[in-house]
Amino acid sequence: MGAAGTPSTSERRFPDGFYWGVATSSYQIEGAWDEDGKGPSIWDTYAHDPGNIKNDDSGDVANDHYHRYAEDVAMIKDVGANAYRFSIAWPRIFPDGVGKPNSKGLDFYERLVDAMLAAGIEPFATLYHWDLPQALQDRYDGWRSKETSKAFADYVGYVAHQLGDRVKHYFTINEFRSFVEGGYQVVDVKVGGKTIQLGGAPAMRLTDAELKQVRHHAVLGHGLAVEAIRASAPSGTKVGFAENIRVAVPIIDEPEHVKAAEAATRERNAGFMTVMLEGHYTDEYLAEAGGGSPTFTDDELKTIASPLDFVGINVYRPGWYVEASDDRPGYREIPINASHPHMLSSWHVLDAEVMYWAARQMQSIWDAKSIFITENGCATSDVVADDGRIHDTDRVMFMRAYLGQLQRATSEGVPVDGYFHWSAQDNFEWVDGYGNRFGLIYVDFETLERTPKLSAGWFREAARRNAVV
Ligand code: GBH
Repeated sequence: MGAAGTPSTSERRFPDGFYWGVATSSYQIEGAWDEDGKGPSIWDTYAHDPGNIKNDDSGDVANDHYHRYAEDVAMIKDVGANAYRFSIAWPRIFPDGVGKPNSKGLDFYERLVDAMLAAGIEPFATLYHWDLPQALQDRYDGWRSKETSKAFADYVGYVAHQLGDRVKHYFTINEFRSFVEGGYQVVDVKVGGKTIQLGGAPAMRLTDAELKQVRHHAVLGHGLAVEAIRASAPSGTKVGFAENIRVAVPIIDEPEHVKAAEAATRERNAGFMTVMLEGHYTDEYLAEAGGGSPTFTDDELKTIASPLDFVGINVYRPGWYVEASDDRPGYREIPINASHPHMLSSWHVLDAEVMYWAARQMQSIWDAKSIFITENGCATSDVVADDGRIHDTDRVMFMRAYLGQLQRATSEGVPVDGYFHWSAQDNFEWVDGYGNRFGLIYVDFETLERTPKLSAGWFREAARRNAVV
């Protein structure tokens, strides 16, 4: 508002109809890991193996969202969100990965979706946020086999058929890159004389060539799932993916560097984003020294690139800085300086401009017509102050800066239709357990009491005004 209480001309508004959302995932908040007929997932197995997760935390209880979902939906409404991105746990629906569905598992998501709709919150369902049924790991080595891609499509078709009258937006798979690279090629790093294992479930150690085949099965699973949704959900149902694209940020905003950054982003996402949006692997990707080529057919490539209704990207940090180069391939990567500021997590290099370039490149490289920011957020060192409040000023700074860059993109005509903040509430963070707090809502993991943080108030006001505030 301007000084006189009228909207100021400099108000940084988003387009009408913009979705203001918050996001979570099943394993990270639900708990109830073996209730109502749910089968174990690879994350249950991984977390139950001592030493894998900090403090040997697990998602067994997590936020107990499975039982407290009604309170949680009310709080999502209260932070002003009009959309909620949640994920469905495959082993709740198919405890054995395939075969006979477990109706009690589906019932939970029906109750959850009904609560959202009653509160005026649009449900956006993610169908895979890494909690693969353990049975498919045991039977097929998970995504090493095409059988898992096919089983995924069967599960997705069933869910879309059952929920299709109420859930109109689906994301197939969350962060291909994270679960493939992190799960199938764990690496050991030495920290102060101790060896720690970096990665997550199912903690396999594949060669580069084997990894390429896993990537292929993951994007194939996505494509088959898109086809399954088209076949079994009502027409008008919309589907896309939610990928953590790695974004090359031009070091100077001038055409030659902007073009160089686009080339770098396209090449460095060849195994995921590029093949899903273009329907072929780049020559460079196939020729990579020592990496081998995935085995694939032309039909599979067609499936992988099934037309989508929107693209979803998780945006946290710049991938690289890039400048134009006269040498092949036409760009040069600039390493991120050791003193570059970061958020609480050391991986979380801070540069809000990545939000602008990520959205803009989806349009300039791939001509995307509808873009969702499926995740953006940060961990901060939140504590409850004496006055009972949580003063997460750094999260407010982070959101204002990143949303400011997103608004810059929409004001230039980049078609971004919504933003989901990661996360609705503090939750179980993969590998780090309950130490890393990403929520707009604080969770006391002793009592499971929820308290909105300062940032929740910022989000509510931004959503109400549909603008950066
Ligand atoms: C997302 O991952 C996940 O979708 C979500 O479940 C998670 O809770 C959230 O973000 C916060 O972590 O290779 O240097 O980047 C974000 C991307 C990718 C961040 C793997 C941590 C490991 C270190 N993650 N990354 S680095």
